[in-house]
Amino acid sequence: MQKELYRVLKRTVEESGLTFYREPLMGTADTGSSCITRLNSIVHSDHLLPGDILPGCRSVVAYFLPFRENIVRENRQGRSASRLWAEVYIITNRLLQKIAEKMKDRLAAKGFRCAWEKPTHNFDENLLVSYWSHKHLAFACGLGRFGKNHLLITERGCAGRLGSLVTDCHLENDQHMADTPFYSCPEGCTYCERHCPAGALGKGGIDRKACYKILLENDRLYPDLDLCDVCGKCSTGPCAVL
Ligand code: B12
Ligand code: SF4
Ligand code: SF4
Repeated sequence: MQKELYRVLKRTVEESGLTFYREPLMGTADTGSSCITRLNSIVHSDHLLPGDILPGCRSVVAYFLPFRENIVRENRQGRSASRLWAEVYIITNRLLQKIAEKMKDRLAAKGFRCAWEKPTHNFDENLLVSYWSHKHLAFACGLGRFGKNHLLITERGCAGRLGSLVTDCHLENDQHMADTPFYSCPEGCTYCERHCPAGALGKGGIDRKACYKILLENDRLYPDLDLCDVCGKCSTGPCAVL
């Protein structure tokens, strides 16, 4: 079933006709694995467990759409997010929804159920914390490790977007990287800290409010686009495209 779901992922991206992405990544995890059962203690006390969105579910599927280098290169310039970065954010959020729908159809054809959370805008606007962390679920599915920029750095880099879903189909555990706690940034690299227009990184955490302020500034820059709370300067460094 893993292979079938991966084919659905690849085909949905191909059929979209969009040329923003490199080859997508997908990983799976058993909902019984410790990285998942302890979600609400490791990540956040309000974090949902997979069974909260799909009672009886057995597995998590996470996927990553890595951006092409040109999207990253354009966003490297200046203090503001590039228009292309903003557009790709909106389009990719829609595509991730589509991927989940297609996977749902494939699973349903085999008699399985599934449920998912949208790619973003499912967070508390004051705390800037969500009850569903695609990053953590992708980590549990072995898709990557965390960088100093607080993003999940996959084998194809961190510039891209993540989605995840849960299903009652049993899928084998892919969490080969889950035991390695942190991505090791190259010795001495401080690119993300230095390029953050908000100064939000580097003090042992992330200043979410300072970051969000920049994201909303960028949204105001492109009034003709749908909500595009973006920046992403911290995902234009050496770990952006691998
Ligand atoms: C709220 C939110 C924000 C907030 C807060 C960001 C933050 N870093 O906390 C704001 C609005 C500021 C923001 C900004 C951005 N965001 Co945002 N955001 C989210 C959202 C909606 C929820 C994240 C969340 O609150 N999760 C719950 C908290 C408690 O967990 P967490 O932060 O995800 O991760 C925790 C664990 O994984 C753990 N952890 C960290 N390291 C390790 C290591 C080990 C070993 C373990 C066990 C755990 C662990 O620590 C974290 C905190 O507890 C997600 C989408 C989603 N629903 O998942 C996107 C998401 C995280 N954002 C994303 C992106 C790309 C961005 C921006 C670049 C904006 C842009 N698109 O241009 C910036 C980057 C800021 C940054 N450097 O982190 C991507 C990340 C992709 C990636 N490669 O990681 C996501 C996943 C959206 C998506 N669908 O792809 N974001
Ligand atoms: S820019 Fe450098 S320090 Fe920051 S996350 Fe990437 S590799 Fe690590
Ligand atoms: S998205 Fe921009 S403001 Fe937020 S942490 Fe990254 S570089 Fe800083």
